[in-house]
This record gives sequence, structure tokens and C-alpha cells, in this order.
Amino acid sequence: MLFPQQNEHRSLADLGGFWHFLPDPQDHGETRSWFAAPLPDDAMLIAVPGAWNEQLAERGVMNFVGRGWYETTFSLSRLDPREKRTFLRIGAANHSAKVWLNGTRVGEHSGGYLPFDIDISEGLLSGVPNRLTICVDSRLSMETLPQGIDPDAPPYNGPGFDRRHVYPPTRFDFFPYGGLIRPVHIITVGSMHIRALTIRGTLNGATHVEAEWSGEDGASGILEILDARRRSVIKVGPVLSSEGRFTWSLQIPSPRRWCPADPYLYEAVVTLLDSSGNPCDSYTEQFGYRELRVEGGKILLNGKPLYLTGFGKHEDVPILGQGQFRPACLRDFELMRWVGANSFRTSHYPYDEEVLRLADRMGFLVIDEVPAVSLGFTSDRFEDLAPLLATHKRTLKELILRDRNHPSVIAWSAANEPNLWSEPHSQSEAARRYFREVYKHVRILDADRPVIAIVTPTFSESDVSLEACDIIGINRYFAWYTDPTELEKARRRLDREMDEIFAKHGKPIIITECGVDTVEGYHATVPQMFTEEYQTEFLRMYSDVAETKPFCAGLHVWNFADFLTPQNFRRVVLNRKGVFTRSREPKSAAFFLRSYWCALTRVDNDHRPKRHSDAALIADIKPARQ
Ligand code: BDP
Repeated sequence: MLFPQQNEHRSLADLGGFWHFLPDPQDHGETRSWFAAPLPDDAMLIAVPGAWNEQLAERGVMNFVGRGWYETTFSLSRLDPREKRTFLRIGAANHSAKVWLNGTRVGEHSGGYLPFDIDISEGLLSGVPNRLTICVDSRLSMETLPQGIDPDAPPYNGPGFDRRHVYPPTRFDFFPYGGLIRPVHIITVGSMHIRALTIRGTLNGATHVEAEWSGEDGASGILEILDARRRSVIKVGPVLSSEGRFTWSLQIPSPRRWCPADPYLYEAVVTLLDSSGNPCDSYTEQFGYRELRVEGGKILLNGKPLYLTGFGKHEDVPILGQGQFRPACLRDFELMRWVGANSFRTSHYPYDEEVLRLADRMGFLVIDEVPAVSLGFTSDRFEDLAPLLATHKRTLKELILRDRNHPSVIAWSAANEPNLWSEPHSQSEAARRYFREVYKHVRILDADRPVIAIVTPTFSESDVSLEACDIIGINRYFAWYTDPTELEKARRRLDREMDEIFAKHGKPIIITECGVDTVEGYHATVPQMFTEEYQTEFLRMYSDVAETKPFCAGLHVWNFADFLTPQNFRRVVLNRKGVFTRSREPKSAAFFLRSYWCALTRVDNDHRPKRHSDAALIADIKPARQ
């Protein structure tokens, strides 16, 4: 799906602002036809984009999981639907949505965190405002991603994990925000328009571009590649389309390669011509020339081994919840750069598209994840897993089609900790087949990027999800959830386990999570959980073990910042494993990581983000003296 773009052929209206909102805890809005007229008088105001929970907490929706009705109006100038098509594009509705325009149902989508569009050309009114009503449902089930709670499953009685003690109940450790969390746009294009674009650039300059379009027959297309200063590098076409698509395979001389130290981006400009040869649409996409390979125990970016430094993150900021807000997004990138991170994982769901665009521009490497978090299987019969598998494949497809052109994306994460609750079916033959199918599906959609499987220690090297993946991610909390404060014991266990996993699978391993809850301002001279010193010593130990393993391709600290969780006795409001607080102040470990990562010899210069100073702990950017 194309990112919204304004140009001479495309017009864009951002519907962001204050909408009307009505929670529907009794679930009777649809039977009472709330879409047929303006929402009832008790509707309140809500900011879009933004999750409903924190902005309207006192109205009883902080922990509300259910349906919420959104409504706004917009006007457009008169359009002839034979010449123009108008689409409603919703950046993400968590977790499913039904949409009505002027009282008529125009579309629906299930699955949060990913964009969808609906052609609304036919139902548009001109001269009077159009009423848009969206019913967003934040409920989850065992067949959605993320999954909800299986009401029939026996509660898991692990340490503090019992689902009956979590409010709102979730299978995962982050807050279940609901609503229109990302921008909503109206996009108007010509009746002949570009629908999708795939771009692939390799180190030797081989460039493959494919564009799909809709509209009458007889279209042709022109492709131009521009460098970062918008100078033309090559221009080809017009070529005639075949079966609704154009393909160009061309060669540009010695392209400047994309890497974290020099995130150089080119632009591909595709122009669509109608049967008379007149331009009727164009779309510009940024891309980079870079190459990714997995060989033995190494991930190679542009031929050089990668060592990832960085974080598992969350989209979670006070008040906004998961809502998109550009300054907060940029702030996270600035802090990651300051601390010496070169990468992050979009744990545990696809992030806002602007995040990926910033990663391309700022030179960060991204492990891109679908919301298959704490994936659980309700049966050991493969046939019974079909509905879940269908959701999983559809979600992966939507993610990959959305993000495939980003040079920053280095791996697809198909699931996080599918074995967390040691449910009986997690290691069955059906589970093994399930993962084979999932990975095969990813490789068909994108043969160029590796698939990472991310697991807990429960089944260690024998986990079935590890068999067919390309990279292994291990989430480890030795010296926290097990053997608390025993850093030496944890070091030995981690060291042994990593060797065993590599011996069995021969694939690169990334420590994708390790971390401890830390309350800023708590200090101790001896190992004491929750203190800032313990977080530092814990991260030092894990980093040291990771660094000594030639097959280890990096370490991601859990988490970049503290984040809101459902209420339960394991968490004091937040998961506090952040190296930064929820409002982004550094804990002591941030200073440790900054000096550790900057001294790390395993991070080649090409794979380090550019930053202001590698020496000073406090940012050396001072305002100029007056
Ligand atoms: C890991 C999960 C992550 C949790 C983390 C924790 O992947 O979502 O937040 O544990 O317990 O198992 O902090």
C-alpha cells in the first residue's frame, strides 16, 4: 500500500483533529444504526490520531476494550467519479473497523497496526459535508493477531502470569490501546493511478522497479531515478504495461550504498501516462542500494558483518498511548543516536509508517515484527490452526507490502515468544508445520530478507519455531525472572545456552531481549533488584557475553523506555525495564550503554550511526554563547 503523497496528480486531506466519539460497551450501536445519523448527544470529543484510553480516562474508557464509534465530517469540491477516484486511508484502527459514509457501509478491515484504504468515490456528496462514521473494535480473540485470551484454556499458573490477574486481560505485556491510533486521510487520484510500487537496488547498481496501476487499458509508464540532491541519474520509458503492471530492470553506475553511517537515499519517480501519452499520475518513493546476506553465523550488510546495538521498543508515550505524534517519534531517534544504537525491533507489532521512513533517513536498522506476540495454539491438529494461520499470513502480507521498499528493514519477525506459556501445543508437529508455512510465505513475498524467530528459554535449542528460520532471536531474563541477582550464574547459563543453540542450528543469534525493571532514583552498592546500578551491571554482563560470541549478531536491550502495561501485581503501572523513563529521561544505564556501544570494536564504522561525539557522556551540543 502506498504511503499518502501530495503532488500535481494526487491531493491529500488529513482528517486529523477533534472528532466525535462514543464508547459502545453494550454493543448496540450497530443494531441501533448509530451510523445512520449523527452520533447521539452524549458523544464526546476525541483527538485523531490517538488511542482513546488515556486521553479520555475519566470518561470510563481507560481500560475499555470493546467498540468505540468515531465520527467526523468533511467536504470536497465536486468530482466526477469517471475522472477521479477518492480513497479513505486509515493508518491503523486497533484492532478492527467498520466504515460508513453518509450512512452507507463502505468497507471494513480487521487487524490493527496496519493501513487500509477504501474507495469511497461513489458515495461522496458534493456541495454538502460528508459524514464519516467508523466503528473501531479493540477486542481480540484466539484467531486475531495479537491474540486475545482463550476463555476455555486453563489459566497458566506461572510466576505472576496468571491471566485472571491481569486487567484488562491480555496475553501480552503491553497496554491494549484501542482506537484510530494513526492518521486518517482522504486521497484523490485520477481514475488511472498507480497502486503499488516495489523497488530493489543492489550494490552493483542493478535496479528492479515494478509498478502496479488501475484504470483503462493502454497506459504506459516512465521511470526516473534521482540522487539525494534530486539530480537525474537515469530516465527510462515510456514502457507499455502488461497485465496492469510495469517492470523496469536497469543498471546505474556505482551507486552510493546505504548503511547506518551514510544512509544515502535515491528516489524512484514513476509517471503514468494515459493512452494519449498524457501524464495522469506520478509517485515518488525513496530507496537505497544495499545488500543483505546471512552466512553461517553472520548477517552481512553490504558484505560486512553486522553487530546490532539497540533496543526492543514500544510505541508508547504518555497521553498519546500508541497514537502517532511526530515530535515524540523523532525524539526517540535522537536518543537512540545519542546512546549509540544502530538498530531496533518494532516489538511487538508494525510501527507507524513515519518511523520506518525516519529509520531510512537516519540510518537505523529495523527488525520489523507482526503482532504475533505470545502466539498460542489451541490444538495439536494442523487443520484446527487454519483460521489463525490465515490471519498470520494475511498480516505478514500486509506488513511486507507496506514496508518492503525500506532499506532500513533487515529482517521480518514472524512471531515473538510463541512458546511463552509452555502451552501443550506449542511444540507439536502441527506447530512445527505452522512455522514452516509461515516462513515459506514470508520468503515468497520477499526473497531478499531473512526471517527471524524469537524465543524464550523454555525449550531452548529444541524449539520447533527455530528449525526453518534464518536468524535466531533469544529473549533472556536470567538474573531477573530466574536466579535474581545472581549475575555470575546467569553469565554461565547464557554462555552455555548460546553455544548449544549455535551448535544445533548454525544460524546467527541475536539477544533480542534482556533487561530488568529499574526505578529511577533507586541506588545500591550491592546487587539489588530495581536499582539503577543493577540494571547497568545486568546489561554489562549480557553485553560482555554477546560480544565474545562470533556467531552473535548483536544485542537489543529490553526496553528502550518504560511503557504502560495492563494492571497486575508484577508491574507498578509500567514495565520499568526502560533505559529511559516513559517521558524519556535517561537512567544510569543509558550512560553506560553510550560508552559501551561507542567503544565496541565489533561495530564497524559503516554500521554505526553518525553522532555528535563518541567521547562525551553528556551531549556535547551546547547552545552558542551570545
Ligand atoms: C518478554 C516479552 C516482553 C515483555 C518482557 C518482560 O517478549 O513483551 O515485556 O518479557 O517481561 O518475555 O519485561
